[in-house]
Amino acid sequence: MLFGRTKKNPVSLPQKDVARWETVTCGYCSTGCSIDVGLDAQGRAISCRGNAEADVNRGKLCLKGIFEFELFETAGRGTQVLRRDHIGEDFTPASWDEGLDLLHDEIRRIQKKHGRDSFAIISTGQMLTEEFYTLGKLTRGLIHTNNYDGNTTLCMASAVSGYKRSFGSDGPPGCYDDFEHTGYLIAWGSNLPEQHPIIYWRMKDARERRGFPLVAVDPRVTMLAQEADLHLPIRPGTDVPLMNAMMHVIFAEKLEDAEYIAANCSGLDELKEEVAKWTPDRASQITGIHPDTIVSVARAFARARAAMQIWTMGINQSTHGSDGVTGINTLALITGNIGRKGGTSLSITGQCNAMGTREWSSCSGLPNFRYLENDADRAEIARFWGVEEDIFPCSRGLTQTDIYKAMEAGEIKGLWLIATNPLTSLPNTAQVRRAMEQLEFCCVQDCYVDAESVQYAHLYLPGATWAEKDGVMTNTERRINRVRPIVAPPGEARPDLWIFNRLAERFNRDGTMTFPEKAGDIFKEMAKISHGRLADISGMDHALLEEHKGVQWPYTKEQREAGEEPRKGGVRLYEKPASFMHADGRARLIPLPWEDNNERPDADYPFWLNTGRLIEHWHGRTKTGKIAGNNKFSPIPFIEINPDAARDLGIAHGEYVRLVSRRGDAVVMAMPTGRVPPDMVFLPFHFHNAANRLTLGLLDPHSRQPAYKQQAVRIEKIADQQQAAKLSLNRRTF
Ligand SMILES: Nc1nc2c(c(=O)[nH]1)N[C@H]1C(S)=C(S)[C@@H](COP(=O)(O)OP(=O)(O)OC[C@H]3O[C@@H](n4cnc5c(=O)[nH]c(N)nc54)[C@H](O)[C@@H]3O)O[C@H]1N2
Ligand SMILES: Nc1nc2c(c(=O)[nH]1)N[C@H]1C(S)=C(S)[C@@H](COP(=O)(O)OP(=O)(O)OC[C@H]3O[C@@H](n4cnc5c(=O)[nH]c(N)nc54)[C@H](O)[C@@H]3O)O[C@H]1N2
Ligand code: SF4
Ligand SMILES: [Mo]
Repeated sequence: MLFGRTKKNPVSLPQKDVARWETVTCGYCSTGCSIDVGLDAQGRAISCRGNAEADVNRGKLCLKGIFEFELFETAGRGTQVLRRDHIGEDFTPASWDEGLDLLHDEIRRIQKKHGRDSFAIISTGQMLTEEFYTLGKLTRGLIHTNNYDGNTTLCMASAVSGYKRSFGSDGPPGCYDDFEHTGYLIAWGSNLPEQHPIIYWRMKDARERRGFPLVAVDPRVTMLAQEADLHLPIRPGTDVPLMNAMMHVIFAEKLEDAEYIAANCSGLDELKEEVAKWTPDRASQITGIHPDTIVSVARAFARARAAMQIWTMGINQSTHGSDGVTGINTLALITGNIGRKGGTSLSITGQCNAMGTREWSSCSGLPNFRYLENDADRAEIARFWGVEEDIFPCSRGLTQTDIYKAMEAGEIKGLWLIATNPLTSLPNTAQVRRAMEQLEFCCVQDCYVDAESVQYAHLYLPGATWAEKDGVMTNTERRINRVRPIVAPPGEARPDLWIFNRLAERFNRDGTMTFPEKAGDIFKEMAKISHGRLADISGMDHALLEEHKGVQWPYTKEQREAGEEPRKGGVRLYEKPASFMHADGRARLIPLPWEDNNERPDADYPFWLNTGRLIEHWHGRTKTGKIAGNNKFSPIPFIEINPDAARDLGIAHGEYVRLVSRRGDAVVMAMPTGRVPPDMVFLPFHFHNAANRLTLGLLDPHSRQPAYKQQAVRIEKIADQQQAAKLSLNRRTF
């Protein structure tokens, strides 16, 4: 079978002297593309190509994957351990032993002085799963702080929370193959062509062959909206009223799947009572979407043979993030669109291994979706790790966003940051700086020494990255893919797993716990404690994952023993009736009252500030800012501004302007475009000292995820354009 458009010219890359190709998984987004990295005779990475046998990408790569081989030798890589006594002083080089002893001693000193939760650990979605598991084991089993969380609170927390509320557990039920079967697709707040280009290609390919309708819900005319059959330019932060009105129509016109609801769901009466209030007219006033459009989308969605919804940060990063996810799940449930081919609610994950951290890091609980709040879960893991059960707290500690508030309040005195750069990525940079200034000790473990957060480090640990390391990652569709060390890390940089294991030795002097050294052995341990659970990986090992270019969980040892094809492993969740993870086995239909609680544009700050991403850059650009093939497309911060708004303000294309919010200001270039409505500007957050100096970051009450996409700014003209150009240059300050 032929995939893709055969008539288009393929991208041709210059011929290079590749001596051998090594297959790994891309380290940027959660699509999980399989990449062949070309190495020359000296073992230097000189090329990348998509692996044609991998089901995910079938030979394709996006702009980031194509240039990823350049990453290994980019500027700013950390090559030695650095330490200093005071912030602002110069660093001095140190040995690994000195660095790790210092980290151990400071953790214990601060815990002794201020209590065990006064030292916080913040991790990431960008390490390998065996690293997450080991860090969790070290933190929960030996260090004992409960203030341990990941940057996934900025990203997938609302999806996790919404899945738990609806289905009783995290875990996306669908997969990319659903595009091959769906009859109707709604994309909520997701710019798939730019942020998950290869998932987009899978979707587009299926749509070109089968022609199913696509609806894009996004306040911007994104690339996805441009090619959708219907674009709903929703007013920011009002997706929940739109969902409620769709449910209103579905129940009013008896389009629900009553049989499915009766067999699988609870809470129908309460849901109906709430959505009865949400007429399309009422929702239209709030969302700005015409009532007739709401009615026709609701009808088409409910009548489709199979209907699918995907979403990303336009939903998650909102004060109604968790509710938005719950609403998407509920729309799916009442129309019987869960666990069916082409009928699903699939959260499009962010970082390459944000799924792996959700499954295995123990950040918000214990491994494999176990809960600290559950006695049996605590007992089981304590037995398995050989620790006393009462060392585990009985509820989760602070989320990442609340940890910074506790730092600012002086309750948290020490911080270990691992592969996340809050000075660029957290909302309201001024507040983050105030929080970091309160610390007695901060350790930053990053593969780049020029990551902005290193400004606040007393200790810097140089991590290896991506295919310098050994382990696995889980992608958006629960597929576990291999990453292998194909080049050596620079200088004295070490894999994060090595760092965790050396630190564990320092906390584990009496040897009560065991920490396997090799990623393959750690995977075996994880496989053992996964048996019988939702994310059962007991049938997998590294060799099997390599052989099949990734396997979706669950894949159990029983399936393997029965000789079942791994590709058929866990294609979809919740296929059988009444198999949900709530105690009664049913999914919950949760009513969603709505409150308008965002900062909105007003006379002083008349524009919505919407923030997000570009295809060529990755987050704080520690990586893509240094790869010419990526950086050249947008080397400086800019805003999308509507041409009418630009004309009213007398702003020309390419002119620098100052954006001002109640938190701070930023100098950016104006790029007039019809992509945004007249009352909105869109600012990519990739540039340091720009978007997040302005953002407010109100938190979702369930997930504690920040609303990065809804706040107000004003635009000021700048007389001295030369000075402004310098200000916007976005120099790295360290
Ligand atoms: N090139 C590249 N790819 C990436 C990343 C990257 O940095 N660069 N990061 C990865 C990560 S970690 C993530 S989380 C994903 C994010 O992937 P996406 O969520 O697709 O990307 P964003 O640009 O953050 O936001 C998506 C859209 O949400 C819309 N939006 C804003 N407010 C609302 C609203 O109120 N309602 C609705 N319905 N939509 C709204 C925005 O206009 C924007 O177009 O991308 C991943 N992929
Ligand atoms: N305004 C605004 N802000 C946002 C968002 C938005 O849409 N708007 N999106 C939010 C979202 S969804 C996300 S996911 C966050 C991302 O926020 P961050 O996690 O802060 O983003 P990164 O820049 O990817 O930071 C990862 C850091 O880890 C380092 N690193 C990479 N790989 C490795 C490794 O293998 N080992 C080690 N030790 N270090 C490594 C990188 O150099 C980098 O400094 O940003 C959030 N911030
Ligand atoms: S789509 Fe994502 S995983 Fe695939 S090459 Fe691009 S960045 Fe990498
Ligand atoms: Mo993310």
